[in-house]
Amino acid sequence: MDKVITYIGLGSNLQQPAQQLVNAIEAIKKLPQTNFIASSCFYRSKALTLDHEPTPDYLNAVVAIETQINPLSLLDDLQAIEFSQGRIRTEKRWQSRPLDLDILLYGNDVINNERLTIPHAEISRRDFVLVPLVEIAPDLEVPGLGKASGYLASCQETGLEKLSAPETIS
Ligand code: A4P
Ligand code: MG
Repeated sequence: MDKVITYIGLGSNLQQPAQQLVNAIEAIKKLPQTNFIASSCFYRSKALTLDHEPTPDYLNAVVAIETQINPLSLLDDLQAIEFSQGRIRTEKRWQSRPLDLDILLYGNDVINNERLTIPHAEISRRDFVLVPLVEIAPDLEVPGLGKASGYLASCQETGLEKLSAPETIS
């Protein structure tokens, strides 16, 4: 099987978010049958929430890899990384979390099953996904949607702030 270029969205708003993202990137680099291509900068964003509870800000980033791991196995691997970094999965969606890893794109595949929706359902609607994605892949085409950069002007804004080198972020 050829390697497939895959984009992964990272998010954290608990337990030292910058360190969570650094550790997650190290773990992704160690995945088998996978080459690491690029990481975006880290971005701070206001939490999108389903209720109006006060919620810590998020740090978000996007990485690109090329991998021979199939989509469902990759989801298992990413959930294992989330779990190893303290994620507790509850029934409630959009809970604060030490680490969330979403498969944004898997090559040009379109996948809709019980466990996976790819392209990620919110890809064109969130600045904390689109901005880092376009940073590392300016000409990226999203299956069914067209150019990712075409959605930058219309996506939901979360006061996104680009941060400097990870080691200087607390
Ligand atoms: N799942 C389906 N498709 C995918 C995919 N492409 N990648 C399923 C990863 N998982 C996918 O996810 C629930 C289920 O989604 C998984 O079991 C998997 O089978 P989860 O991580 O347990 O729960 P969740 O993350 O709370 O739900 P969801 O719907 O994935 O939420 P999102 O889209 O991850 O949003 N605000 C800011 N500023 N920054 C953020 O990063 N993130 C969220 C969560 C809310 N607000 C945010 C941020
Ligand atoms: Mg998620």
